[in-house]
Amino acid sequence: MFEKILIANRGEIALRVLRTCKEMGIKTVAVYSTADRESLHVRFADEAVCIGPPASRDSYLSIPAIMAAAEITNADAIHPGYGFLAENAEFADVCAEYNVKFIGPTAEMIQKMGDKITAKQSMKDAKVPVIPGSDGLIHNIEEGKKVALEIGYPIILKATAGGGGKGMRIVWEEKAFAQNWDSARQEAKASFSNDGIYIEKFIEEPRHIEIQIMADQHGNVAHLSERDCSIQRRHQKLVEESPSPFVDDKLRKKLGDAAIKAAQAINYESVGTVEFLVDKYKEFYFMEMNTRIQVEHTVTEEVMNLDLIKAQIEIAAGLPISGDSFYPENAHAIECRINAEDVFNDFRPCPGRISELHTAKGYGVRVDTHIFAGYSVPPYYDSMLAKVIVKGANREEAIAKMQRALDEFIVSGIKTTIPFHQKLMKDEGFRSGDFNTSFLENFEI
Ligand code: MV4
Repeated sequence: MFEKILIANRGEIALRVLRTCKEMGIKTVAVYSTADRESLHVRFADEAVCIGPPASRDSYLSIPAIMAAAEITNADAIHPGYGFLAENAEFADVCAEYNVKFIGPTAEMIQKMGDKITAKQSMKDAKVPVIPGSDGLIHNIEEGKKVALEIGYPIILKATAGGGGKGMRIVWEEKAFAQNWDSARQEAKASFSNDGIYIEKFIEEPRHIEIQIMADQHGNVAHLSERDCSIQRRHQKLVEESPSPFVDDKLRKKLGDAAIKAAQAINYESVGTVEFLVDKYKEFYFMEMNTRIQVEHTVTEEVMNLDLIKAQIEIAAGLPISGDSFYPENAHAIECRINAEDVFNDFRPCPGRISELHTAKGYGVRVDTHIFAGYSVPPYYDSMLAKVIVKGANREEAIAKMQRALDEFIVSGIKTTIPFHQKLMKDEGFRSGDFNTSFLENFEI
C-alpha cells in the first residue's frame, strides 16, 4: 500500500480523499494556492505545500508545481480528485515518468476516452450500443449535409474533443446546417484547439443515466448500479440519485453489462463511469466515459455501502476487487449540490464570506463540504460549496428527508442554491420521477 498520497485538488473533494487516506493509515500531502491558505484540506493534511497564486493554471493546473511538491515531500502516489488534472493524459504520463502512481487509469486510457470519436469507435467494436451517426470526422459542409440526410434530421454536431456541451449544435433542418456547422467548429477550436466535428442523430428528451464501474489490474470488472443525472442546467448537474426512477431490473442488467463490456474493451483500470443516453423507449446509447471519480460518486457509496475512494486507492496499489458482483441496498439516495450562486439571477456565482453556518444533520443525512463559519468563498474556482446526500428506504422517504435537511441547512452571508432545491423537491414533475434532461428548461424558480 502507498505510504504517502499527495492530493492534487482543493475543496470538498480534497477533504473527501484526505479522510479516506487517514482511515487507511496513509500519510497525506495537501497542495494549495495562496487563495486557499486557510482551507480545511491544508489544516487536516500531514503536510501542505503552497503551489502558486490563485489562478488555477498557475497552481492546481501546474504540472511542474505539483510534481515539485510530490518530489520534496516524497509522496509515492497522487490523487487528482475531479476537475483540474483528473483527466489530463499528459499529467498521468508525467507521474509515470517520475515513478509516482497516478491514482486513476493510464494516460493511454484517458486519451482514448478523451477523444470522443476514438471512444465511440472502441465502443462500436466492442458491441456497446452507440448513437447512429457519421463514421468519424466530417470534413466539410457538403459531406455533413449528405450524412445528415442519410441519418435524418434532427441531428447534432459534436466536437470530438468535447464534453460538457461545448462545440455542440442541434440542427433541425438542412437549411440551418451551414450556420450551425460554422459556429460548432469555431467554438470547438476556441475551447479545445481542435475543430474536429462529427454527427449523430439527435435523441430527443433523453435521460442521462450513468453506470459506476470499477476495474482492477487483474482483469476483474464490476458495475455498481446506476445514477440518474437528468436534472442538469446548462450541462451542470444539480441533483443526482440512485436508483433511477426510470430503470427497472431488466434495463439495469442491460446497462450494467454494457458498461462492463465498455471497460473491458479498453482494459480499463480504476473506478470510472460510463454515461448513457436513454430514450423514452428505454433504448440506450453510450455517450462518453469519465475516467475519474465524479462529484456524485457519493450517491453510489450510499446505496452500495462502499467507500469508492478506498476502492480507487486499493486498485491503484494493485489489490484485487472483492468479486465481480455487487448489489445495491434496498434504499434510495439523492444528492443536492449546494453552490454559491444566486438562483434568482441566472445562477450567477456569488463568492464572499460565510458569516454563519449550520449544516444539515441527523439520521440518513450526509454532508460533504469544506466550508465553515468565517470561511471566505474565493472567486477563482468552481462554486460548489457542499453536497447534501440523503438515504431513505425509498424515493418518497429520501425526498422527505432531503426537504427537512435543506430546511435546517443555514448559510448566511452569501447566496446559495438551497432555495432552488427546496422548490425542486416540492415540484410534482420531479416527485413523479417522470423527467428528462430538458426538465429544467421549463422550470421556474
Ligand atoms: C446528445 C443529446 C441528444 N442526442 N447526443 C450533452 C453533453 C454531452 N456530453 C452530450 N450531450 C448530449 N448529447 C445526441 N445524439 C443530448 C445531449 C444533452 C444532454 C445530455 C446529458 C445530460 C444533459 C443534456 C442536456 C442537453 C443535451
